[in-house]
Amino acid sequence: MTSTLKDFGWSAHFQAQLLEDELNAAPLRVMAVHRDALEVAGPGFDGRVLAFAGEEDEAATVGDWVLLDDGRRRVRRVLDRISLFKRRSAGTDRRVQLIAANVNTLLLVTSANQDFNVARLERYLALASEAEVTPVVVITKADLSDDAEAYVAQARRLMPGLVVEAFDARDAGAVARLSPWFGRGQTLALMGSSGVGKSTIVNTLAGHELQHTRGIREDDARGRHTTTGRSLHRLATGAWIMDTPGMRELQIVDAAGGINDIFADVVEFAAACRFGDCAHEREPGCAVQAAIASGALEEARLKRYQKLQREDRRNSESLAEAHARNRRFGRMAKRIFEHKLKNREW
Ligand SMILES: Nc1nc2c(ncn2[C@@H]2O[C@H](COP(=O)(O)OP(=O)(O)OP(=O)(O)O)[C@@H](O)[C@H]2O)c(=O)[nH]1
Ligand SMILES: [Mg+2]
Ligand SMILES: [Zn+2]
Repeated sequence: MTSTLKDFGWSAHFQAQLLEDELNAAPLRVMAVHRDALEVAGPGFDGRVLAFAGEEDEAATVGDWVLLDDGRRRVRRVLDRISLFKRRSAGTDRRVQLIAANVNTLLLVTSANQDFNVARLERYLALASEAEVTPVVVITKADLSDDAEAYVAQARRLMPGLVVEAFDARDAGAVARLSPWFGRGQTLALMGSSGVGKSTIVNTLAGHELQHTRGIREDDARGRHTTTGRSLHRLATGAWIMDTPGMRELQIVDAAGGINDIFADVVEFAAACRFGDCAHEREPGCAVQAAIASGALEEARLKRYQKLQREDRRNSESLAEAHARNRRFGRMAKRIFEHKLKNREW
């Protein structure tokens, strides 16, 4: 099967970014990121190259499109993305970590057991909304549960029109219900806790073991991650699927708009509060408290909204300062780049 750039997910959005002298540059897509190298692939090419040598926040992540330097050994430029998932890392340096780029559909995986958590689902849905990526909730281990349908109903209430599927992730016939999302050149990402069956879904879709999964005798409760890195895989349908390691903590960042999208009901009630800066506590004329009193809004949902908002503000404020600094750097780099381009210094 010969493949084209389009088969790898290329589109007019990327084509439009190529400069005149880059039209023959043979762009490549990032399949996996290692400490000192990137696995990349494109029509007729599959191999390892060195990462971009510049600023960290201009580095490529899985799913990115990159252009190589003349020797075709190192990334020269990462193309502007159609979507990006990122989080604030849990470590002490609290850097922003890029998770996945150029994803069309997010498969948000949870299980029909104690892993199912409304607050976590809302968190992922807010990220998807912020990235303008279509979310689909997948509930695995339906074969081990008596009330998978109750979980489905709970998930459906989280967002109007949200698609929710529940099945045994090892059952190819059931997993095929996701096929509308697996068109040629489409990119999907699997996210969810460790052990929910993300890699199992990849293997079921592929029809063989592409990704190692946790063995049945390996202890579920130990919280060990079976998948340790993110990687992109091509399916027979021509779609691309990204497996990711379970994330213990998903600190939300730069997602104020996405949070408001997912809590549109709360936002709407709040718009009717008497005071513009109402904290929805004991203020007179608080429409949010009135909605709680009338049973139109769950108090727990308001609390989850406020918690995400606080977290997002905390993580984004310090980031705004870093951004201002990087923008200054960026402008300088751009001037140098344009100067070099004009004078063809490479
Ligand atoms: N019975 C049943 N077992 C499942 C299902 N989905 C996954 N499993 C099992 O659950 C275990 C964990 O599955 P994995 O696919 O490794 O989970 P993962 O989400 O990739 O986990 P990490 O890589 O650690 O993030 C494996 O033993 C799977 O066989 C399901 O729908 N039903
Ligand atoms: Mg896995
Ligand atoms: Zn109020």
